[in-house]
Amino acid sequence: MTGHVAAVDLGATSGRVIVGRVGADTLELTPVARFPNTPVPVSDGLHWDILGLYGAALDGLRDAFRREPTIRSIGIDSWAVDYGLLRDGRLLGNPFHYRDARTERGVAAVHERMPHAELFERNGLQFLPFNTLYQYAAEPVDLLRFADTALLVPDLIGYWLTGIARAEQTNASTTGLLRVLDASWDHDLARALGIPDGLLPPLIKPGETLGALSPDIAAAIRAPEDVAVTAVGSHDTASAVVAVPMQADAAAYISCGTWGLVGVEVDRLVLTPEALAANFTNEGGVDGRVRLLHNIMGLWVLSETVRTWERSGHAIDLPTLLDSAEEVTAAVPVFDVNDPRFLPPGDMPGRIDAWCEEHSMAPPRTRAEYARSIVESLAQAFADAAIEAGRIGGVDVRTIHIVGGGALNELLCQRTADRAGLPVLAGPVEATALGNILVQARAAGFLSGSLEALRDLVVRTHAPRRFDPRA
Ligand code: LRH
Repeated sequence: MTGHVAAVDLGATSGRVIVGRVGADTLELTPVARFPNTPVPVSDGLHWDILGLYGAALDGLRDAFRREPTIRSIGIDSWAVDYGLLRDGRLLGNPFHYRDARTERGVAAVHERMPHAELFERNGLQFLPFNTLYQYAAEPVDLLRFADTALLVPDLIGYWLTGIARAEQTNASTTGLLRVLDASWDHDLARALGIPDGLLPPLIKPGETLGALSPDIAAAIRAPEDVAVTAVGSHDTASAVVAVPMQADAAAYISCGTWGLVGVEVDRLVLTPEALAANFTNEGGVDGRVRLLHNIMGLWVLSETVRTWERSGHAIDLPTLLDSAEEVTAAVPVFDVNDPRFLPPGDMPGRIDAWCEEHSMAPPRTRAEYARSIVESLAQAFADAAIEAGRIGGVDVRTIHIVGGGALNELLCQRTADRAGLPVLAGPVEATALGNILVQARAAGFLSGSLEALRDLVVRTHAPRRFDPRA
Protein backbone atom coordinates (compact mmCIF):
# COMPACT_ATOMS: atom_id res chain seq x y z
CA MET A 1 0.00 0.00 0.00
CA THR A 2 1.30 3.46 -0.83
CA GLY A 3 0.14 6.68 0.75
CA HIS A 4 0.91 10.37 0.90
CA VAL A 5 2.28 12.59 3.66
CA ALA A 6 3.52 16.20 3.65
CA ALA A 7 6.76 17.53 5.13
CA VAL A 8 7.32 21.12 6.19
CA ASP A 9 11.11 21.49 6.31
CA LEU A 10 12.43 24.86 7.49
CA GLY A 11 16.12 25.50 6.94
CA ALA A 12 18.18 28.51 7.99
CA THR A 13 18.10 30.00 4.48
CA SER A 14 14.94 28.53 2.96
CA GLY A 15 11.87 26.52 3.77
CA ARG A 16 9.98 24.00 1.71
CA VAL A 17 6.84 21.93 1.63
CA ILE A 18 7.26 18.53 0.04
CA VAL A 19 4.75 15.77 -0.60
CA GLY A 20 6.00 12.22 -0.17
CA ARG A 21 4.49 9.15 -1.77
CA VAL A 22 5.62 6.16 0.21
CA GLY A 23 5.16 2.40 0.17
CA ALA A 24 7.25 -0.72 0.69
CA ASP A 25 9.17 -0.07 -2.58
CA THR A 26 8.27 3.55 -3.17
CA LEU A 27 9.77 6.77 -1.88
CA GLU A 28 8.97 9.70 -4.15
CA LEU A 29 9.20 13.39 -3.32
CA THR A 30 7.25 16.18 -5.00
CA PRO A 31 8.39 19.63 -3.91
CA VAL A 32 5.37 21.92 -3.88
CA ALA A 33 6.70 25.11 -2.33
CA ARG A 34 10.04 26.70 -1.63
CA PHE A 35 10.34 30.06 0.10
CA PRO A 36 13.24 32.14 1.42
CA ASN A 37 14.00 32.39 5.11
CA THR A 38 15.51 35.83 5.59
CA PRO A 39 16.43 36.76 9.17
CA VAL A 40 15.69 40.34 10.12
CA PRO A 41 18.06 42.52 12.18
CA VAL A 42 16.13 44.98 14.35
CA SER A 43 17.23 47.25 17.19
CA ASP A 44 17.23 44.51 19.83
CA GLY A 45 18.99 41.90 17.71
CA LEU A 46 18.67 39.36 14.92
CA HIS A 47 15.27 37.63 14.62
CA TRP A 48 13.54 35.04 12.50
CA ASP A 49 10.45 36.21 10.62
CA ILE A 50 8.40 33.42 12.17
CA LEU A 51 5.00 34.64 10.98
CA GLY A 52 6.29 34.98 7.43
CA LEU A 53 7.60 31.41 7.60
CA TYR A 54 4.34 30.10 9.05
CA GLY A 55 2.29 31.92 6.40
CA ALA A 56 4.50 30.50 3.63
CA ALA A 57 4.19 27.01 5.14
CA LEU A 58 0.38 27.33 5.17
CA ASP A 59 0.38 28.47 1.53
CA GLY A 60 2.59 25.51 0.67
CA LEU A 61 0.33 23.08 2.53
CA ARG A 62 -2.72 24.45 0.71
CA ASP A 63 -0.92 23.75 -2.58
CA ALA A 64 0.02 20.30 -1.32
CA PHE A 65 -3.61 19.36 -0.54
CA ARG A 66 -4.78 20.83 -3.84
CA ARG A 67 -2.38 18.53 -5.68
CA GLU A 68 -2.77 15.52 -3.44
CA PRO A 69 -6.03 15.47 -1.46
CA THR A 70 -5.25 12.08 0.11
CA ILE A 71 -2.35 13.37 2.27
CA ARG A 72 -2.80 11.66 5.64
CA SER A 73 -0.36 13.50 7.82
CA ILE A 74 1.89 16.56 8.17
CA GLY A 75 5.33 16.60 9.85
CA ILE A 76 7.43 19.63 10.69
CA ASP A 77 11.18 19.99 11.15
CA SER A 78 13.53 22.94 11.39
CA TRP A 79 16.90 24.04 12.70
CA ALA A 80 17.35 23.43 16.41
CA VAL A 81 17.64 25.49 19.61
CA ASP A 82 15.48 28.58 18.82
CA TYR A 83 12.09 29.11 20.43
CA GLY A 84 9.10 31.35 20.96
CA LEU A 85 7.84 32.31 24.41
CA LEU A 86 4.07 32.26 24.86
CA ARG A 87 1.50 33.20 27.44
CA ASP A 88 -2.10 32.02 27.14
CA GLY A 89 -1.32 30.92 23.60
CA ARG A 90 -0.03 34.33 22.56
CA LEU A 91 3.49 34.67 21.15
CA LEU A 92 5.38 37.21 23.26
CA GLY A 93 7.96 38.25 20.68
CA ASN A 94 9.72 37.20 17.51
CA PRO A 95 12.11 34.31 18.12
CA PHE A 96 15.76 35.31 18.18
CA HIS A 97 18.21 33.89 15.67
CA TYR A 98 20.85 31.67 17.24
CA ARG A 99 23.54 33.78 15.54
CA ASP A 100 22.51 36.81 17.60
CA ALA A 101 25.29 38.04 19.88
CA ARG A 102 23.11 38.09 23.02
CA THR A 103 24.00 34.44 23.66
CA GLU A 104 27.44 35.54 24.96
CA ARG A 105 25.70 37.05 28.01
CA GLY A 106 23.80 33.83 28.54
CA VAL A 107 26.95 31.69 28.39
CA ALA A 108 28.65 33.80 31.03
CA ALA A 109 25.58 33.69 33.29
CA VAL A 110 25.17 29.89 33.02
CA HIS A 111 28.85 29.00 33.38
CA GLU A 112 29.07 31.15 36.49
CA ARG A 113 26.64 28.70 38.07
CA MET A 114 27.68 25.50 36.31
CA PRO A 115 30.77 24.81 34.19
CA HIS A 116 30.49 23.07 30.84
CA ALA A 117 31.95 19.77 32.11
CA GLU A 118 29.17 19.50 34.70
CA LEU A 119 26.51 20.41 32.14
CA PHE A 120 27.90 17.74 29.80
CA GLU A 121 27.38 15.07 32.47
CA ARG A 122 23.75 16.11 32.75
CA ASN A 123 22.77 16.93 29.16
CA GLY A 124 25.48 15.23 27.06
CA LEU A 125 25.82 18.24 24.75
CA GLN A 126 28.80 19.83 23.07
CA PHE A 127 29.36 23.44 23.99
CA LEU A 128 27.67 25.70 21.47
CA PRO A 129 27.10 29.26 22.64
CA PHE A 130 23.52 29.23 21.33
CA ASN A 131 22.23 26.09 23.05
CA THR A 132 18.75 27.04 24.26
CA LEU A 133 19.67 27.15 27.92
CA TYR A 134 22.17 29.95 27.22
CA GLN A 135 19.51 31.81 25.25
CA TYR A 136 17.04 31.56 28.14
CA ALA A 137 19.73 32.92 30.43
CA ALA A 138 20.04 35.96 28.13
CA GLU A 139 16.29 36.75 28.33
CA PRO A 140 14.97 39.40 30.72
CA VAL A 141 13.98 37.50 33.88
CA ASP A 142 10.56 39.17 33.96
CA LEU A 143 9.78 37.98 30.45
CA LEU A 144 10.70 34.39 31.30
CA ARG A 145 8.48 34.57 34.39
CA PHE A 146 5.61 36.13 32.46
CA ALA A 147 5.67 33.39 29.80
CA ASP A 148 3.87 30.12 30.52
CA THR A 149 5.34 28.01 27.69
CA ALA A 150 8.43 27.93 25.51
CA LEU A 151 8.13 26.16 22.17
CA LEU A 152 10.99 25.34 19.80
CA VAL A 153 10.29 26.44 16.21
CA PRO A 154 8.74 23.18 14.86
CA ASP A 155 6.74 22.77 18.08
CA LEU A 156 5.47 26.33 17.68
CA ILE A 157 4.31 25.64 14.12
CA GLY A 158 2.74 22.36 15.31
CA TYR A 159 0.97 24.30 18.08
CA TRP A 160 -0.44 26.81 15.62
CA LEU A 161 -1.69 23.94 13.41
CA THR A 162 -3.27 21.87 16.18
CA GLY A 163 -3.60 23.94 19.36
CA ILE A 164 -1.47 21.33 21.17
CA ALA A 165 1.78 22.39 22.85
CA ARG A 166 4.40 19.63 23.08
CA ALA A 167 8.19 19.42 22.93
CA GLU A 168 9.42 16.87 20.41
CA GLN A 169 12.23 14.88 21.93
CA THR A 170 15.04 15.03 19.33
CA ASN A 171 14.87 18.81 19.20
CA ALA A 172 14.34 19.09 22.96
CA SER A 173 17.68 17.31 23.29
CA THR A 174 19.37 20.42 21.81
CA THR A 175 18.06 22.73 24.53
CA GLY A 176 20.54 21.54 27.17
CA LEU A 177 17.66 21.04 29.58
CA LEU A 178 16.90 17.40 28.74
CA ARG A 179 18.56 14.83 30.97
CA VAL A 180 20.76 12.76 28.73
CA LEU A 181 20.33 9.63 30.85
CA ASP A 182 16.57 9.24 30.51
CA ALA A 183 15.48 11.98 28.06
CA SER A 184 13.21 13.67 30.59
CA TRP A 185 13.25 17.39 31.44
CA ASP A 186 15.91 18.30 33.95
CA HIS A 187 13.72 20.46 36.17
CA ASP A 188 16.46 20.69 38.81
CA LEU A 189 18.90 22.11 36.27
CA ALA A 190 16.32 24.59 34.99
CA ARG A 191 15.64 25.80 38.53
CA ALA A 192 19.36 25.98 39.35
CA LEU A 193 19.84 28.26 36.35
CA GLY A 194 16.85 30.45 37.22
CA ILE A 195 14.78 29.17 34.27
CA PRO A 196 11.11 28.70 35.28
CA ASP A 197 10.64 24.95 34.74
CA GLY A 198 6.95 25.47 33.97
CA LEU A 199 8.09 26.73 30.55
CA LEU A 200 8.94 23.18 29.48
CA PRO A 201 5.96 21.49 27.78
CA PRO A 202 5.21 17.76 27.91
CA LEU A 203 7.48 15.71 25.65
CA ILE A 204 6.44 13.79 22.54
CA LYS A 205 8.42 11.20 20.55
CA PRO A 206 8.87 10.99 16.77
CA GLY A 207 6.09 8.84 15.34
CA GLU A 208 3.53 9.88 17.95
CA THR A 209 0.52 11.90 16.89
CA LEU A 210 0.61 15.52 17.98
CA GLY A 211 -3.05 16.00 17.12
CA ALA A 212 -5.60 16.68 14.40
CA LEU A 213 -5.53 19.97 12.51
CA SER A 214 -7.63 22.68 14.16
CA PRO A 215 -10.87 23.05 12.16
CA ASP A 216 -10.06 26.62 11.10
CA ILE A 217 -6.61 25.56 9.85
CA ALA A 218 -8.04 22.57 8.00
CA ALA A 219 -10.49 24.93 6.30
CA ALA A 220 -7.74 27.45 5.51
CA ILE A 221 -5.50 24.91 3.78
CA ARG A 222 -8.44 22.90 2.37
CA ALA A 223 -7.40 19.73 4.15
CA PRO A 224 -9.71 17.01 5.47
CA GLU A 225 -10.27 17.55 9.20
CA ASP A 226 -8.94 14.15 10.21
CA VAL A 227 -5.44 14.92 8.89
CA ALA A 228 -2.97 14.45 11.73
CA VAL A 229 0.14 16.38 12.57
CA THR A 230 2.68 13.68 13.38
CA ALA A 231 5.79 14.30 15.46
CA VAL A 232 8.90 13.53 13.38
CA GLY A 233 12.56 14.02 14.20
CA SER A 234 11.70 17.71 14.34
CA HIS A 235 15.37 18.63 14.71
CA ASP A 236 16.30 18.79 11.01
CA THR A 237 19.55 16.94 11.67
CA ALA A 238 17.67 14.07 13.38
CA SER A 239 15.45 13.73 10.32
CA ALA A 240 18.46 13.89 7.99
CA VAL A 241 20.23 11.10 9.88
CA VAL A 242 17.17 8.85 9.47
CA ALA A 243 17.61 9.09 5.69
CA VAL A 244 21.38 8.56 5.48
CA PRO A 245 21.71 5.42 3.34
CA MET A 246 24.38 4.05 5.66
CA GLN A 247 25.35 0.99 7.56
CA ALA A 248 25.57 2.72 10.92
CA ASP A 249 28.18 0.37 12.39
CA ALA A 250 30.69 1.16 9.63
CA ALA A 251 30.03 4.72 8.53
CA ALA A 252 30.14 8.34 9.53
CA TYR A 253 27.69 10.90 8.19
CA ILE A 254 27.92 14.57 7.37
CA SER A 255 24.63 16.40 7.17
CA CYS A 256 25.86 19.37 5.21
CA GLY A 257 23.86 22.53 4.70
CA THR A 258 24.34 25.78 6.55
CA TRP A 259 26.08 23.62 9.15
CA GLY A 260 28.11 20.46 8.71
CA LEU A 261 26.94 18.01 11.36
CA VAL A 262 29.55 15.30 11.44
CA GLY A 263 29.17 12.13 13.45
CA VAL A 264 28.15 8.54 13.89
CA GLU A 265 24.96 6.93 15.10
CA VAL A 266 25.29 4.76 18.18
CA ASP A 267 22.86 3.00 20.46
CA ARG A 268 24.42 4.07 23.73
CA LEU A 269 25.50 7.37 25.25
CA VAL A 270 29.13 8.41 24.94
CA LEU A 271 29.89 10.61 27.94
CA THR A 272 33.60 9.88 28.09
CA PRO A 273 36.35 12.43 28.81
CA GLU A 274 37.40 12.08 25.12
CA ALA A 275 33.91 13.06 23.95
CA LEU A 276 33.94 16.03 26.31
CA ALA A 277 37.44 17.11 25.26
CA ALA A 278 36.63 16.81 21.54
CA ASN A 279 33.37 18.74 22.13
CA PHE A 280 31.11 16.00 20.77
CA THR A 281 27.40 15.94 21.47
CA ASN A 282 24.94 13.18 22.32
CA GLU A 283 21.85 14.46 20.55
CA GLY A 284 18.66 12.44 20.64
CA GLY A 285 17.89 10.49 17.50
CA VAL A 286 14.74 8.87 16.17
CA ASP A 287 13.94 5.46 17.76
CA GLY A 288 16.13 6.29 20.76
CA ARG A 289 19.38 6.28 18.78
CA VAL A 290 22.17 8.61 19.81
CA ARG A 291 23.59 11.11 17.33
CA LEU A 292 27.19 11.41 18.46
CA LEU A 293 28.29 14.40 16.43
CA HIS A 294 30.14 17.65 16.26
CA ASN A 295 29.00 20.92 14.63
CA ILE A 296 31.29 22.18 11.89
CA MET A 297 30.62 25.68 10.56
CA GLY A 298 29.43 24.32 7.16
CA LEU A 299 28.43 26.02 3.91
CA TRP A 300 27.56 29.13 5.91
CA VAL A 301 31.20 30.22 5.53
CA LEU A 302 30.92 30.05 1.73
CA SER A 303 27.46 31.60 1.47
CA GLU A 304 28.32 34.44 3.85
CA THR A 305 31.48 35.08 1.80
CA VAL A 306 29.37 35.29 -1.35
CA ARG A 307 26.89 37.59 0.44
CA THR A 308 29.77 39.86 1.53
CA TRP A 309 30.88 40.24 -2.10
CA GLU A 310 27.29 40.77 -3.22
CA ARG A 311 26.78 43.47 -0.60
CA SER A 312 29.66 45.36 -2.17
CA GLY A 313 27.99 45.22 -5.56
CA HIS A 314 29.45 42.11 -7.22
CA ALA A 315 27.08 39.57 -8.76
CA ILE A 316 28.29 36.05 -7.96
CA ASP A 317 27.16 32.87 -9.66
CA LEU A 318 27.87 30.02 -7.26
CA PRO A 319 28.34 27.20 -9.82
CA THR A 320 30.78 29.38 -11.79
CA LEU A 321 32.63 30.28 -8.58
CA LEU A 322 32.96 26.59 -7.66
CA ASP A 323 34.16 25.72 -11.17
CA SER A 324 36.86 28.37 -10.88
CA ALA A 325 37.75 27.09 -7.39
CA GLU A 326 38.34 23.66 -8.89
CA GLU A 327 40.83 25.16 -11.38
CA VAL A 328 42.96 26.78 -8.67
CA THR A 329 46.45 25.31 -8.64
CA ALA A 330 48.12 27.72 -6.19
CA ALA A 331 48.39 26.58 -2.57
CA VAL A 332 45.53 28.01 -0.51
CA PRO A 333 45.38 28.34 3.28
CA VAL A 334 43.51 25.70 5.27
CA PHE A 335 42.00 27.65 8.15
CA ASP A 336 40.05 26.58 11.22
CA VAL A 337 36.44 26.92 10.06
CA ASN A 338 35.30 26.34 13.63
CA ASP A 339 36.91 29.49 14.96
CA PRO A 340 34.02 31.31 16.71
CA ARG A 341 34.77 34.47 14.73
CA PHE A 342 33.06 32.83 11.73
CA LEU A 343 29.72 32.33 13.55
CA PRO A 344 28.02 35.75 13.27
CA PRO A 345 26.89 37.31 9.99
CA GLY A 346 29.31 39.84 8.50
CA ASP A 347 32.47 40.28 6.48
CA MET A 348 33.62 36.69 5.98
CA PRO A 349 36.57 37.29 3.58
CA GLY A 350 37.91 39.92 6.00
CA ARG A 351 37.76 37.42 8.86
CA ILE A 352 39.50 34.75 6.78
CA ASP A 353 42.26 37.29 6.05
CA ALA A 354 42.55 38.13 9.74
CA TRP A 355 42.72 34.43 10.69
CA CYS A 356 45.47 33.83 8.10
CA GLU A 357 47.46 36.85 9.22
CA GLU A 358 47.26 35.77 12.87
CA HIS A 359 48.52 32.33 11.84
CA SER A 360 51.31 33.64 9.58
CA MET A 361 49.68 32.32 6.42
CA ALA A 362 49.20 34.17 3.16
CA PRO A 363 45.47 34.87 2.69
CA PRO A 364 43.74 33.91 -0.58
CA ARG A 365 44.14 36.48 -3.37
CA THR A 366 41.28 35.90 -5.81
CA ARG A 367 37.62 34.96 -5.38
CA ALA A 368 38.39 31.51 -6.76
CA GLU A 369 41.15 31.12 -4.16
CA TYR A 370 38.79 32.14 -1.34
CA ALA A 371 36.25 29.58 -2.49
CA ARG A 372 38.94 26.91 -2.79
CA SER A 373 40.37 27.78 0.60
CA ILE A 374 36.92 27.50 2.20
CA VAL A 375 36.21 24.15 0.51
CA GLU A 376 39.62 22.76 1.52
CA SER A 377 39.16 23.97 5.09
CA LEU A 378 35.68 22.45 5.33
CA ALA A 379 36.89 19.19 3.79
CA GLN A 380 39.72 18.97 6.32
CA ALA A 381 37.40 19.71 9.25
CA PHE A 382 34.86 17.16 7.94
CA ALA A 383 37.50 14.46 7.46
CA ASP A 384 39.00 15.04 10.92
CA ALA A 385 35.61 15.05 12.66
CA ALA A 386 34.37 11.94 10.82
CA ILE A 387 37.46 9.98 11.84
CA GLU A 388 37.32 11.34 15.38
CA ALA A 389 33.61 10.45 15.66
CA GLY A 390 34.49 6.87 14.79
CA ARG A 391 37.27 6.77 17.35
CA ILE A 392 35.17 8.29 20.13
CA GLY A 393 32.05 6.29 19.32
CA GLY A 394 33.79 2.96 18.72
CA VAL A 395 32.62 2.78 15.09
CA ASP A 396 34.96 1.41 12.44
CA VAL A 397 34.36 4.17 9.87
CA ARG A 398 34.92 2.77 6.38
CA THR A 399 32.68 5.16 4.45
CA ILE A 400 31.62 8.77 4.89
CA HIS A 401 28.14 9.79 3.78
CA ILE A 402 27.40 13.38 2.85
CA VAL A 403 23.72 14.31 2.70
CA GLY A 404 21.96 17.65 2.31
CA GLY A 405 22.86 20.51 -0.04
CA GLY A 406 26.58 19.84 0.43
CA ALA A 407 26.14 16.56 -1.48
CA LEU A 408 25.75 18.69 -4.63
CA ASN A 409 29.17 20.29 -4.10
CA GLU A 410 31.37 17.84 -6.00
CA LEU A 411 34.62 19.53 -5.08
CA LEU A 412 33.74 19.37 -1.39
CA CYS A 413 32.77 15.68 -1.63
CA GLN A 414 35.95 14.77 -3.52
CA ARG A 415 38.26 16.74 -1.24
CA THR A 416 36.63 15.26 1.87
CA ALA A 417 37.27 11.80 0.42
CA ASP A 418 40.88 12.74 -0.43
CA ARG A 419 41.61 14.25 2.95
CA ALA A 420 39.99 11.39 4.89
CA GLY A 421 41.44 8.67 2.65
CA LEU A 422 37.97 7.12 2.61
CA PRO A 423 35.20 6.87 0.02
CA VAL A 424 32.48 9.50 0.24
CA LEU A 425 28.93 8.56 -0.72
CA ALA A 426 27.00 11.71 -1.61
CA GLY A 427 23.23 12.10 -1.35
CA PRO A 428 20.37 12.27 -0.94
CA VAL A 429 20.28 16.05 -1.11
CA GLU A 430 16.81 16.13 0.45
CA ALA A 431 17.72 13.82 3.35
CA THR A 432 15.95 15.98 5.93
CA ALA A 433 12.62 15.96 4.08
CA LEU A 434 13.04 12.23 3.40
CA GLY A 435 13.62 11.47 7.07
CA ASN A 436 10.60 13.57 8.02
CA ILE A 437 8.47 11.75 5.43
CA LEU A 438 9.74 8.27 6.35
CA VAL A 439 8.88 8.66 10.03
CA GLN A 440 5.38 9.90 9.19
CA ALA A 441 4.84 7.14 6.63
CA ARG A 442 5.83 4.50 9.16
CA ALA A 443 3.47 6.01 11.75
CA ALA A 444 0.66 6.01 9.16
CA GLY A 445 1.31 2.31 8.37
CA PHE A 446 2.57 2.79 4.79
CA LEU A 447 5.87 1.24 5.89
CA SER A 448 7.13 -0.78 8.79
CA GLY A 449 10.41 -1.70 10.39
CA SER A 450 13.48 -0.30 12.05
CA LEU A 451 15.63 2.60 10.88
CA GLU A 452 17.66 0.00 8.98
CA ALA A 453 14.56 -0.91 6.94
CA LEU A 454 13.85 2.78 6.27
CA ARG A 455 17.46 3.31 5.15
CA ASP A 456 17.26 0.28 2.93
CA LEU A 457 14.36 1.92 1.12
CA VAL A 458 16.47 5.08 0.70
CA VAL A 459 19.32 3.00 -0.77
CA ARG A 460 16.92 1.37 -3.25
CA THR A 461 15.28 4.62 -4.33
CA HIS A 462 17.97 7.31 -3.93
CA ALA A 463 21.29 5.64 -4.68
CA PRO A 464 24.19 7.87 -3.54
CA ARG A 465 27.05 8.98 -5.79
CA ARG A 466 30.51 7.65 -4.93
CA PHE A 467 33.75 9.67 -4.66
CA ASP A 468 36.83 7.51 -4.17
CA PRO A 469 39.84 9.05 -2.44
CA ARG A 470 42.68 10.05 -4.76
CA ALA A 471 46.32 9.83 -3.85
C1 LRH B 1 21.20 22.53 11.43
C2 LRH B 1 21.02 22.75 12.90
C3 LRH B 1 22.12 22.12 13.73
C4 LRH B 1 22.08 22.98 14.96
C5 LRH B 1 21.91 24.34 14.35
C6 LRH B 1 21.32 25.38 15.24
O1 LRH B 1 20.19 23.15 10.69
O2 LRH B 1 19.77 22.27 13.33
O3 LRH B 1 21.94 20.74 13.97
O4 LRH B 1 23.18 22.84 15.78
O5 LRH B 1 21.08 24.14 13.20
